[in-house]
Amino acid sequence: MTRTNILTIILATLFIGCTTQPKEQLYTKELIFPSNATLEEKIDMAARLTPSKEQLAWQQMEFTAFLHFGINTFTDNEWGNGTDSPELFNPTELDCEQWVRALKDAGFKMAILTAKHHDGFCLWQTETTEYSVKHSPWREGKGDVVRELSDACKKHGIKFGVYLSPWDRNAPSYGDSPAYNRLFIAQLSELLTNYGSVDEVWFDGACAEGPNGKKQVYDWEAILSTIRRLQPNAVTAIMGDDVRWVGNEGGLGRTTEWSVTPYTPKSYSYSTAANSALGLEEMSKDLGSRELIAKAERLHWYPSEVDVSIRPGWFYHEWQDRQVRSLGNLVEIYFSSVGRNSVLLLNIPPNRRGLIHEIDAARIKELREYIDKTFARNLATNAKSYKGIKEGDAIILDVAEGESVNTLLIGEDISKGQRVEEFIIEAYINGAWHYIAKGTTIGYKRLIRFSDTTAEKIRVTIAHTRKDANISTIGLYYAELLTESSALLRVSDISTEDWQCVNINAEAAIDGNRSTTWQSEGLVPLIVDMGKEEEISGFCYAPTTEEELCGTIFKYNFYISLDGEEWVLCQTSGEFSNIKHNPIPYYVHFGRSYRARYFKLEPIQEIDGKEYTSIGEIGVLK
Ligand code: FUL
Repeated sequence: MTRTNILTIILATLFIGCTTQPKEQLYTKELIFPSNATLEEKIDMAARLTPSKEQLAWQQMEFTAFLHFGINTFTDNEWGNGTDSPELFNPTELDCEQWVRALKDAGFKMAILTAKHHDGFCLWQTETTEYSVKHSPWREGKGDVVRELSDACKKHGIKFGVYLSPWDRNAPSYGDSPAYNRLFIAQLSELLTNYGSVDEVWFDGACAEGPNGKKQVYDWEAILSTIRRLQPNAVTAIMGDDVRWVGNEGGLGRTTEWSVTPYTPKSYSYSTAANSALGLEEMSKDLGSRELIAKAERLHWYPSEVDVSIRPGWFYHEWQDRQVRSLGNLVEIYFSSVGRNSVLLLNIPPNRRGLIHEIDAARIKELREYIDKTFARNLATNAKSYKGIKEGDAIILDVAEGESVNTLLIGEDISKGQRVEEFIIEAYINGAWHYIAKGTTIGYKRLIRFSDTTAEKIRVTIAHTRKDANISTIGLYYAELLTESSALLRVSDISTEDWQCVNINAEAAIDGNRSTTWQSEGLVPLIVDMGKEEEISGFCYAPTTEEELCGTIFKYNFYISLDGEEWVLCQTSGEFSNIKHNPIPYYVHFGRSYRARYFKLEPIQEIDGKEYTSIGEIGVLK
């Protein structure tokens, strides 16, 4: 190359450099507003907050799996109290490759295992406690589920994550804060050192759900820095600071879902003060509006994860084999999680054999087939990516000839921030534009369904945006409507028609209709006369289906009687574990049957300690 040529190239490069727009300054993961920032300046900064590279890689997975497996699998419980014998843990055919093959076939990009749930039972060969697989008959005490699963994930090329419950109902040091923090960090260190790469570390909401008399003060700073040191590429979820709990366990993301939020991760020392100053909690409806940002001092990139189980419970229970969510219901969940700027974390609990049950395996495969079929072909023939869209600008999509569409897929390039506040969808039919739907936030991915249309063109107008929007993906699809959207939950094996409430009028609790609720002030027992003697082996308590859960029973006693005078207390765990976050019907099995004409449900403690009782429906099991 001659010197003149080189000079030309340099000059040309300089010239191009001068004409391009100045690069936007971007912030990563967190930003603090200058004290005198105006709302306009704050919004401009908010639009330039971006995810860390780990958060971005996490978001791009879209579809991840939870595996709840442990001592509860063998005791039929949702929460163990830490006293169940390790001898009970004995899967007969455990095969983690079967789990991973089923997950991979269904398109899951990561599997997160409950290495330790609230009961404290460890699924790996730990040095930190005797309460582990080491003392189980499984593989003569030499087995290690964490090892088998992490190896299987690596072999089949999906990511691997661990759930380590901060709450531990077995550890004697629990509540003696420094001692338990040491134990917890030692457990975490084993998991993050001995099993190759770990991509997500999941800490549920600590001990928020169950009072055990001791208040553990966690050293979150030390816990999170242990993760950063040992697995710098891992994201930390829920009590961590990379991934936010969506606020329910029902599979429902927000229609307005900001990954940019003033909500402070609970593990930060200033979180209580910062969140209460703004009136924010994980369940808040609004976590990112302009009104909130106006009052905020700082912002976080803290995207939402939707965790939900394919069955009513998180752990496997044989009697839930007929209650696996239907395809229609899972499709709804897909649209309201992945389709609402969230990552889906779907729980598929392995059974006592140590396998993913065939019903669940078949169902997730059907879900994948539905998703692949629906999104196989973009029916917008001119779709591309669009940079720097100004407020009010529109993208006009040509619809493939003769095709009917009912779904818009749209996504922002979040590596430049989340910006869009409102968009409008219109269809061009018979020479005029007609409004069909509207959305608020977009974020990484947004799916909007509308009625089937055979329009020639679809127009998407970015009606409000915080800064010029960058649309990285857009498309039109036809999503087949599935009518059967929820698995029917049977509350009683015996007809409630002739039942009568003896002590109070609580008709709504026994009317065979889950959506009517009986509620009363005080912790009020309910006595029911079934009209004749029955053989019963359990009961079902369905909490209210209303959003307001006041009166939902957490701890209880259940009695039966032949004459309504003499009562026998039935053997149960006495708590509807996790009902506050997962308000589904709870099926309690006594492990034997009783002859009874009367039964009594006596509430001992309400979910928030309030003096109220409510029942959506109560039934008995044969
Ligand atoms: C909750 C736990 O209490 C449940 O048992 C389950 O593990 C769910 C994913 O998180 O906090």
